[in-house]
Amino acid sequence: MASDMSSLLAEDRPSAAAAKAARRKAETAAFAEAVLEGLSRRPRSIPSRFLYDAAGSALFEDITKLEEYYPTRVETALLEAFGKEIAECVGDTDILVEFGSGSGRKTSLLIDALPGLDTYIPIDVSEAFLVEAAKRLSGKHPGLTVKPVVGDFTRTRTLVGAPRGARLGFFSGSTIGNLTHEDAKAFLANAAHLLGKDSRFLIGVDLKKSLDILIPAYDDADGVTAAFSLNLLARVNRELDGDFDTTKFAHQASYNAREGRIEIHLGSLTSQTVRVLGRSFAFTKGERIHTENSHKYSVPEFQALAATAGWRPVKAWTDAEDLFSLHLLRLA
Ligand code: AVJ
Repeated sequence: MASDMSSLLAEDRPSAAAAKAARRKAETAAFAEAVLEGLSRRPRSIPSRFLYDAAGSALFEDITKLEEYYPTRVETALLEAFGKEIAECVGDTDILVEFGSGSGRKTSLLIDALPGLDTYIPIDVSEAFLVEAAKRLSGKHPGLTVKPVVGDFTRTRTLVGAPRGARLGFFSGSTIGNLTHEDAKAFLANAAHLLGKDSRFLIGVDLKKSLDILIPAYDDADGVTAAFSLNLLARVNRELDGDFDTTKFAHQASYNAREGRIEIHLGSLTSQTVRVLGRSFAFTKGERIHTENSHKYSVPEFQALAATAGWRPVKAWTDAEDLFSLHLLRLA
C-alpha cells in the first residue's frame, strides 16, 4: 500500500514532513481568522468544521455509539440490509471515491457489496485520519488498491493520478446536513465535476422527524454531545491562547423548523469577558455562539436539491421507522 499512497499522499518524500508542518500552520491560521471574525460578528458563530480536532473527533466517535444518536446505527443497518440491492442498482464500479475518510465499518460494508471494485480513494483534510482509514481498509480488503487524497472535498476539483473507470461516490453520515442548501448544492456540483460523466453517488441523508427523537440525538443524557460542542472553546484555549471558562457556557440544541435544521449554540451562562489572541470579547448573559447546523430532508426534498446540481435519483432506501435515508443518484 505504501507505494500506492506515495503517488497522492507523498508520505515518504523528504518534503512530506515540511508539507505537513505547513498544513498544520495554515490550519491554525484559518482557525484563528475564523474565530476572531466569528466572535466579532452578530450573531456570533464559529464554523462547524473546527469541531474536529483530535479531541473533537474522539468525542464524535463517542456520539456515534450513543443510544440517542440514531444516524450511524441506522445508516449502517441500511447498508447491511440493502447492500446487495444497492450494488445491483449501482452497476459495474471500478473506483469508489469517499468524501471524508469514513468510519471504516460503513465503507467496508459497501466495498464488500461491490464485487468488481479495484480502487478506493478516500478524500479527507486530515492526513492522520486518512492514513488510519487507508491502513484499516487495505488490511480488511486485500487486493483493493487504496489511494488516499489529502484535501478539502468541498473544493477538490479533480483526482490527480486516479485511474480511469466507472466511479461511485460515497458521502455517508448525513455530513451533507452540516451545509446550508446553497453550500450543499455547490458541493454536489463539485462532486459531479470530480466524479465525472456516468458516475453514481451514494449519499446518506438524515430525515425530518419528530422532535422527541431529534432533540435528544443532539442533546444526550450523558452530555457527550455537550462535551463535543464545548471542546471547540477548549480548542480555542489550547491553540489560540484563549481563556474560555467552559463551565460558563452551555450546549443548546434546538430545531429551526423554517430552515429544517437542528441548530447548536453555546450560550453564555453569565455576563463575562473572554480573551482570544490578545483580543477581548464581552458576552452578555444568554448571548450565544452558533457552532453547528444539521439539516434534515424528506426524500423528495433531497432529490430536488440534488437535481439542481445535475444529479438524478435512481433509488432511495429508508428504514422502517423513517429515521434515515440512503440516496443513489446518477449524473443526468
Ligand atoms: C457529522 C455532521 C453528521 O449533524 O449529526 C452530531 C455532527 N453534531 N452531534 C450531525 C453532530 C452533534 C453530525 N454530522
